[in-house]
Amino acid sequence: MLLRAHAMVAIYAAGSGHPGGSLSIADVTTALFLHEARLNPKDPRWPGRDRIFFSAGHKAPALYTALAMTGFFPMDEVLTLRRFDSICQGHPHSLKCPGVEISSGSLGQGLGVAVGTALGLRLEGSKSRVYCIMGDGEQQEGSVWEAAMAAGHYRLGNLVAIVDFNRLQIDGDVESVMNIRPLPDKYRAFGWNAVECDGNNMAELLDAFQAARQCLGKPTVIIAHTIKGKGVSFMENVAAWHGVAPKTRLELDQALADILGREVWSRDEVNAMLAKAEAFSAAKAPQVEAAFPAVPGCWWNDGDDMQVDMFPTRQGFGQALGAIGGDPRIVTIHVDISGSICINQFEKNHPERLPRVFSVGIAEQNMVQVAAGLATTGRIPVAGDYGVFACGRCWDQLRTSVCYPNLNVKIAGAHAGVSVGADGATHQALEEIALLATLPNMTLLVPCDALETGKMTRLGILEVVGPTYIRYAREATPIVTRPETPCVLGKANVIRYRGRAPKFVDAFETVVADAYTSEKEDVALVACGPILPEAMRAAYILKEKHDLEARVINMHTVKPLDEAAILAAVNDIGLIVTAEEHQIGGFGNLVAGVAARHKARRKPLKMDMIGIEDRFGESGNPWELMKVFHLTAEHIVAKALVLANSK
Ligand SMILES: Cc1ncc(C[n+]2csc(CCOP(=O)(O)OP(=O)(O)O)c2C)c(N)n1
Ligand SMILES: [Mg+2]
Repeated sequence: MLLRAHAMVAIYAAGSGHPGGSLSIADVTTALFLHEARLNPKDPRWPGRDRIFFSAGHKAPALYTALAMTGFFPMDEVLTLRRFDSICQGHPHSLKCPGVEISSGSLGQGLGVAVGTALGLRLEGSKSRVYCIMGDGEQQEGSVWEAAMAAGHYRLGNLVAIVDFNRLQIDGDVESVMNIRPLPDKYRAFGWNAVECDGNNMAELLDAFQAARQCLGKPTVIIAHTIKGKGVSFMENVAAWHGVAPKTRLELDQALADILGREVWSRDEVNAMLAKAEAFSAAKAPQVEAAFPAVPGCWWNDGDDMQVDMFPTRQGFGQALGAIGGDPRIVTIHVDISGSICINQFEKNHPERLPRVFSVGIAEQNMVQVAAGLATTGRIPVAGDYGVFACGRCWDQLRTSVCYPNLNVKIAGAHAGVSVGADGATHQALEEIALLATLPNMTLLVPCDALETGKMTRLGILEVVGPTYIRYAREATPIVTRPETPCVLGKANVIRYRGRAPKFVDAFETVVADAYTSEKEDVALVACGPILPEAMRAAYILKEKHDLEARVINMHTVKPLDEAAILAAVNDIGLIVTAEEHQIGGFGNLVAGVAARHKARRKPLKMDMIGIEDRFGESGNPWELMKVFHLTAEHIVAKALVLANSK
């Protein structure tokens, strides 16, 4: 079937994406876009159209392929999936992609939007119908049930929800992660008409849509029983194929042969498609490089002075958690991305710890509430998720149930920053520092590399008593500390470039800020998180290319902030550039606040900031995005030079 085959080539070309759910929903998508819904590809916003909401945004390849087959844009656009500046972002974005009704990617939000749209259309007397596609794991989100209650309450006969009931989510069987059965009965209890069908059978699907049309005065849910990975022999019913692309051309060819049978595309045809995807990125390269003030020979592992090891900070978290997990007070709470954020290293190789592991399903608000409850019993709950959801989705729970009663809850917030890459804006946490630093009692840790993440995981869990959030990234980032590098809670480190060394990390000397004596440097670079290595690289460039000395300050503890280290930089130097892989000012304004407020300030102060400049993230490869979003050492250098040269 063509939709599946196109989606598979696009995912392979992207090197990442979600084949399992895209394949299970393919028949529903075809039935909806090509048969059931009234759409106008020539006029995507035609007011008389039916509305199709993809609440399950990770199934985007099925949506994009269906839109292309319906005529919204050429199929070649789908081949650019997950690449920088593509209309086909890692998760659908309504402002970029024609035919996408709502941006999605944070599960559990689509049904509520569909309810509002159905209400609005009914108010206008419109005949348009509203469809909302969700996953079965997604049913674990409480917001789905708030929306379901509203749809039943308002008797929305113009609303149809479709649940892709493929029985799997990321961590395994839906039934064992967090049971949602009996699903039809649950919807019926909320005032819905519930229909079940084989969701990989076109005739049954069309009948189900027909049944929904005939049911007036009630919303209908179609529970579409499907097979995750449907159509590809080695992907069917295998949870591990949730979110990874075929790894080799052999795997892609096997997948295409399974899907297309004897109609299989020739090798040349597939090669031509893959070449189009590469050509798209090649055409964007000048735009990426134009955003970047390159300094030759100074990029990571490019030349003798730039040799670093790279390792993911999330692994640093997982390894440390595993190492301290023998402490019987520690319990962990899973929300269906246990492997991805490495929290499952707690029980990996330690089956005896399993009674201390609790899965709550895809339910971040409950994650925090349950953690708060566990803390009241003297446990040290460690919960974690992608930062966007771990912090944003449950911020009020963190505020009221954790920080206000000052409970000893630990939150791991993974996938911070645009360096998350291809998943795009919905998965790139860029706001947590601003959100969390305003919460009383919160300790906020933002370590700079995998080693420091390990140290701070230990300290944050075992030494801090009270709410603690540790922010870390997804991809491998440069290792710029050593096992013996100091790491003291609430005390920044001062890092100084001391001259070339075969390993980049050995070119620097690090001391706790308290113990540092000013060398009257030319500029202070204050950073937190994995952008700190960029600040160190900036210190190298400033010295080697401009003969300027930089004091790099590693502010690994963002709350409580080491005010003395900031003040020393103000008084000793008076010229500060902050750097954060975060919305600009979330961190920088904290530093600026300390600098500006303090009465003992002696010098006139010159300051500037590096960060995301008030926009959402994007899909792309991590380093490409660091350049496009002006987050590299070269950008730090450029700002420092402007300040240094200004009177
Ligand atoms: C609010 C939120 N939490 C977590 C995630 C990460 N995530 C993406 S897909 C997924 C599993 C979804 O399972 P299911 O709804 O069953 O989809 P399917 O199996 O059909 O892919 C999770 C947890 C997310 N996108 N949004
Ligand atoms: Mg599922």
